[in-house]
Amino acid sequence: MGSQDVKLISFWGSPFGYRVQWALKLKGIDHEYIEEDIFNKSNLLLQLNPVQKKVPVLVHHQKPVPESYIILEYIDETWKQSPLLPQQPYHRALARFWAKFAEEKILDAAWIAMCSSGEDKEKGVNIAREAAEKLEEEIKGKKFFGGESIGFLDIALGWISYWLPVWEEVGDMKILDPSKFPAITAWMSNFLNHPVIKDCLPPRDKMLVYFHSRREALS
Ligand code: GSH
Repeated sequence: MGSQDVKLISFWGSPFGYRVQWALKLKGIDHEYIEEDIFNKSNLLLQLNPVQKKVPVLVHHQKPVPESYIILEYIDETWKQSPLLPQQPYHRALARFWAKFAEEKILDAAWIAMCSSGEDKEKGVNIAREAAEKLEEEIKGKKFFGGESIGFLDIALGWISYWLPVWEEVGDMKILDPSKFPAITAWMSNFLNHPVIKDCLPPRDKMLVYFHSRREALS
């Protein structure tokens, strides 16, 4: 157990879980990682997150906190070093707005597109692409959404740099054509090359196998 009594219950393939791992690592917070089998949930998970029964769950001094965005805010408020959210309330509001927008429009639509075919797939791809066009404008001319360093919104969107290309491959679709999304493409590589992030990603080949099986189970 880490000296700060922090545990993270997560699943190796979860983009939501990685948000929390990245935040903890960026802030240098010692923690114990506990792998959960989301297809055969442990009593520990059911006790810690009886409402949602999902990972990730952060446990700080025996107190569980669910939901990745909520956990990120909890971490940022509890450990003040290397702040993730911007300092100004207005900029904080904007970061939260874009995080929510991307979750509802890009992540959900890309997942549906990966798991479906025909018209449903096309619809999902179009929703995700249109939403990504808005993000493309936001990131133009910046290294990270947070400016010179990785912040809350970069962590929230981080899955786009690593999970989305796998989902595109598994779903045989293209949402982010680099020639149409040069700024997001540059951001993806800035994000993946960050020393903390590049050492904290699941193996791509294992992801391909896993998401292929999810697609088969859900389509
Ligand atoms: N909105 C949640 C978050 O951001 O934390 C999503 C969490 C989520 O969907 N976790 C998945 C899970 O626990 C793993 S990737 N699934 C189990 C289930 O849905 O029963």
